[in-house]
Amino acid sequence: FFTQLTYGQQPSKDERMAWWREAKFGMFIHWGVYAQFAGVYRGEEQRRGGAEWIMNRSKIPVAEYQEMAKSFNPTKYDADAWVKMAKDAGMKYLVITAKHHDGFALFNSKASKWDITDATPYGKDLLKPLAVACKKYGLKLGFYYSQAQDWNNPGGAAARKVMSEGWANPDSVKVDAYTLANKGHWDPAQQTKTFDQYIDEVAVPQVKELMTNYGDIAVLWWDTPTNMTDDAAVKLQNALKTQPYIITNDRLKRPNFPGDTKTPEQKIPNQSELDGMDWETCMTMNGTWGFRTSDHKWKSSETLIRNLSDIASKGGNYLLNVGPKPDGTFPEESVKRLSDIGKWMKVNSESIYGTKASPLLPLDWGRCTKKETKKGTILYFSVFNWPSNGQLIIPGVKNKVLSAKLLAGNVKVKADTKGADLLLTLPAQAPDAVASVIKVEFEGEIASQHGNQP
Ligand code: H79
Repeated sequence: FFTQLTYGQQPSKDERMAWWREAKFGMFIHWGVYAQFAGVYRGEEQRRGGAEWIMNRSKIPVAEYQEMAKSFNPTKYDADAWVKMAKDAGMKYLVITAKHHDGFALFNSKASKWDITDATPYGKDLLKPLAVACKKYGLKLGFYYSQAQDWNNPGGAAARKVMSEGWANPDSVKVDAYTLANKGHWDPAQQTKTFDQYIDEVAVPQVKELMTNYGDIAVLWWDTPTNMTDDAAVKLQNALKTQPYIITNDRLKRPNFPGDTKTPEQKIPNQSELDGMDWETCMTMNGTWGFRTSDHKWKSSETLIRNLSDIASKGGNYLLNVGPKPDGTFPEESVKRLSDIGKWMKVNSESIYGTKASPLLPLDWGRCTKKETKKGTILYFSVFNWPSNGQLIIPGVKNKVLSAKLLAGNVKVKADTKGADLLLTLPAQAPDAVASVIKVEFEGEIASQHGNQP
């Protein structure tokens, strides 16, 4: 239906954001040649940073890094299985690294030979089957694109210098210095020399490829806002115009390109940090975005489920990462967590999808989300710490209760007014030790307890 839009009929931000605000939960996927290294270069563990940073952190010469692509052959890649896992976990969209900072394109690109079709034995576009599977399962598809860093191109590598060596003034960065350090590793006919050339000859054409060859694209997830001119940012933004419904994040270029969504990384904001902007917390399940063998810092399923509930209670989205292995499969730890989240969502997703932030002050026993209905207001109480005496106090809510029940088993819950508060009388045992959700329907609006804040 995009093609039916005639010139001048751009959808409004609210129209574009409608599905995203309902969705609440998506999958981030970080995949590329770095998965082959899995955090180790010449027998040495990478220091600092996610495994997708290994080229930079371990100072791997471009030629050597490119050599690794010759054994990148993910024969077990099954896009259908990936998307089904995301869907079964309750995720509504998926954002994959079409190109990360190492410059490697997971898709068939005419703008660079440093792509899946030219540089690997696998030789097939990885994003095409993903687009097909997303369509089949009804998930929205988004692309992550590293626009300002491309360590494979001298033109795009300038930003790498800025990032890794803390050079104060980007204008003083001479690509030559980097080129010299890697002498002989670039094919001058293949690669760009300046940042502007890189933008014109690689980044803009690649973004256009992504916007035209894979059907409807829901999100362009820029990363990171480094070393860009406003002119370059405008060129990149214009490359999106064939997808009028696309949503972009705030990482194209600061401060003049705020995009649609804020992107706290690896953290969940406090109530006081929220300013009414749409936001999405992106987070790893362990300590790295790209696959790393030695990373065992896995968050528990309990933590991830409670994070989702916490984020929804503050009005945000959760973009939870998987770093697939070089063979194309998800780490078993990720599969297990997705399945655990899916089981919880099967019972409790109503407390997540389409909800708004809690109108209440923080609750020490759990979280709250809100839905407005014709009859009044629904609050979902996600109880992390079940009261041992069965008495749950909701402070400061005096509205008349129309109904109250546990989502698990539809068990009715007694609700009484107690002074200025609401008292829920619960069964002795929590139906779910991670988070049990009570749905309470109220008459009228629930007054915000946040003062003048939204
Ligand atoms: O794709 C993931 C990261 O690779 C990317 N964003 C998420 C979604 C990202 N790129 N840059 N940053 C995050 C911030 C970079 C911080 C740095 Fe460092 C501090 C770069 C150099 C010092 C972290 C620590 C990365 C390498 C060492």
